[in-house]
Amino acid sequence: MAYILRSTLLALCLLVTVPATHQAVNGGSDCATCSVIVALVEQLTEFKNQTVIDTLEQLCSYLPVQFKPACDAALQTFGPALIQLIVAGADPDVTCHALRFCYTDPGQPTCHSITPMTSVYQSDQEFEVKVQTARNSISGLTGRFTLGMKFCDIPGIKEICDWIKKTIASQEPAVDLDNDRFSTYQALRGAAWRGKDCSDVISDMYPGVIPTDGDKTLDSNCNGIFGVINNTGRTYEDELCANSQPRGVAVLGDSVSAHFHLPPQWFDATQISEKSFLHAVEILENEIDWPMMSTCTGHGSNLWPEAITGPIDSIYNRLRDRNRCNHRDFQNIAANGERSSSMNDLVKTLARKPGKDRPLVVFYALVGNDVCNGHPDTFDHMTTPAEMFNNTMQTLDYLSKVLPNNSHVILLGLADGRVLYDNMGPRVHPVSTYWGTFTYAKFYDFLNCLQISPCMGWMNTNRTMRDLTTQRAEQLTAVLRNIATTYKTRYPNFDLNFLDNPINEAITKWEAMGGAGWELIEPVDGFHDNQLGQAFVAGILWDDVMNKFPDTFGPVNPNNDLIDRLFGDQGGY
Ligand SMILES: *[C@@H]1O[C@H](CO)[C@@H](O)[C@H](O)[C@H]1NC(C)=O
Ligand SMILES: *[C@@H]1O[C@H](CO)[C@@H](O)[C@H](O)[C@H]1NC(C)=O
Ligand SMILES: *[C@@H]1O[C@H](CO)[C@@H](O)[C@H](O)[C@H]1NC(C)=O
Ligand SMILES: *[C@@H]1O[C@H](CO)[C@@H](O)[C@H](O)[C@H]1NC(C)=O
Ligand SMILES: *[C@@H]1O[C@H](CO)[C@@H](O)[C@H](O)[C@H]1NC(C)=O
Ligand SMILES: [Ca+2]
Ligand SMILES: [Ca+2]
Repeated sequence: MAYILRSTLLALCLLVTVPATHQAVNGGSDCATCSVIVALVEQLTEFKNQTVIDTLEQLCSYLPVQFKPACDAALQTFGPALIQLIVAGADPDVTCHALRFCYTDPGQPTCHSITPMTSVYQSDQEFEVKVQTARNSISGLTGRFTLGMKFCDIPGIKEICDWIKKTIASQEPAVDLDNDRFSTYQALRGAAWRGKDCSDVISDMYPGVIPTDGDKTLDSNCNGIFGVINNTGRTYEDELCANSQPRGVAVLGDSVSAHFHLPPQWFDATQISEKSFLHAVEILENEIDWPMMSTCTGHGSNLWPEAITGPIDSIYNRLRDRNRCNHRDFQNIAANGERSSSMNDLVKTLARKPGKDRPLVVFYALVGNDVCNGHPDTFDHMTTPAEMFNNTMQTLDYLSKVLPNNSHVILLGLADGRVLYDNMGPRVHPVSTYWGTFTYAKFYDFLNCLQISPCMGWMNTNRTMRDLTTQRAEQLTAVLRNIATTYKTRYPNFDLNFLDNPINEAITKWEAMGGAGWELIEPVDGFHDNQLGQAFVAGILWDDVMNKFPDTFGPVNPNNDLIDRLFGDQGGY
């Protein structure tokens, strides 16, 4: 199931990777990818007042060097047909049907995507005639391109698809010589996701470990604090940290916690440039997630401002400011598409050893995939309350085996995804900024027509569907609330609490401050909170925890200023 979300999102990323799911129809992610590419090419051609060929060559030249050969190969394969269609004035809808990336499966409606005008076709018949005429016009031009080809079959693109599939397959750090589950490499589930390892050859050195000799000579726990105080002979760890109740933070979550963000600069004809793709390889290696700028594990500064902007605030940053001994002790155990059932596998990638490591504050934050991908009218494929109970208890039982004593687990309720449609519905999606025609409502309809929506229940123009989805989400939230009450004292190594999901509270507060809800929502997928939202939610979540469960984050360390003076940035990230 996790693959459904990935395939959709990567489709939007112009790189269709994962095998089409059994659910996708009418061309699925190939149709979405084609539509986005053609819309971009046509708008860029108009916006820059240049030829289609110039636009295509320009787009290939923008891509990182690793992808340029693929782009050129793809152009050789279907460039001639594409150019012919676009020059003849076919819109993305007609073009992608003519190239048969989009089609209409038996018994399915015809899907319509991005067009330069708001309403174009009077009937399916009229549309079919246009498609047929367009297809006839390229009959001699298909060359190596055969109708019905998948994007990932195209020479050049195939290699990229294979690379991406391999890249997102592992949910543990790929570069980890000492196998302690921490890394010195940033991407590939490395230091962007969990505190940077300070020695990748010594497996007893990693963020969160309790120093055995007070870090006399080596900084075993990677917090930058080590050495002996000359006049007393005591170690700095003993003097500044040992009594400060240090702890780390981890989040068990989905794409919201991993902080999924597709740069709008990649899709918007008025913004796209070579600069937008500067770090595209690393962004893909991070599964298009930005854990280093996220609500729970944000840290450091924004290194890729060409692809994301906004403030950084996080539970980790605040926990570190509260006690500088906690430096680098964070883990982002979140993945796109994650839901309560799959979390029982993902949680096993958490690195924590009872008796050996410091306590951990764990957020269990699955905001909605348990109700997404389901059919609200039948509730098929939605997690049932009984399953939610079972899945969550399994995860908690696992945590009872791995968390050090004095840890804390906070279950967050599901969000109410109706805020998405309410805030985004009539707004224009970045893939049609120049034309101004393709609204989020149409975008949601299009994904649902292809049956590739990451959340058909909430990303839906049918209000009843959205309400029914929320109804189930509330039932699952009630399960979590009950678990936190019923099993509060069941686990000797952690206390267990529940909080409502902070995202809806954040939007309400933002609006009360005079803001608009859409300002907190991701523009490309229309489904996640954006950088501003992630930071704003961090403050709300922190305050909620401080108000309701004040022991969670531990005391303020009175030695913070001294640590700052002695150890500076403590090794950074
Ligand atoms: C677009 O370019 C053509 C040819 O270079 C030129 O004649 C035309 O005036 C340009 N149109 C606009 C709107 O700049
Ligand atoms: C502590 O002692 C060592 C060796 O005697 C010396 O090199 C170092 O500068 C001293 N550090 C401080 C902070 O006094
Ligand atoms: C954790 O606490 C329990 C109960 O106080 C104790 O029995 C157990 O030995 C502790 N575990 C570790 C690893 O310290
Ligand atoms: C909206 O969805 C509900 C529930 O599936 C369905 O009964 C109703 O016909 C739909 N309304 C429209 C306008 O499609
Ligand atoms: C959860 O479901 C599994 C298999 O479906 C079952 O074996 C197990 O007993 C259930 N656990 C609980 C706590 O209900
Ligand atoms: Ca190590
Ligand atoms: Ca240390």
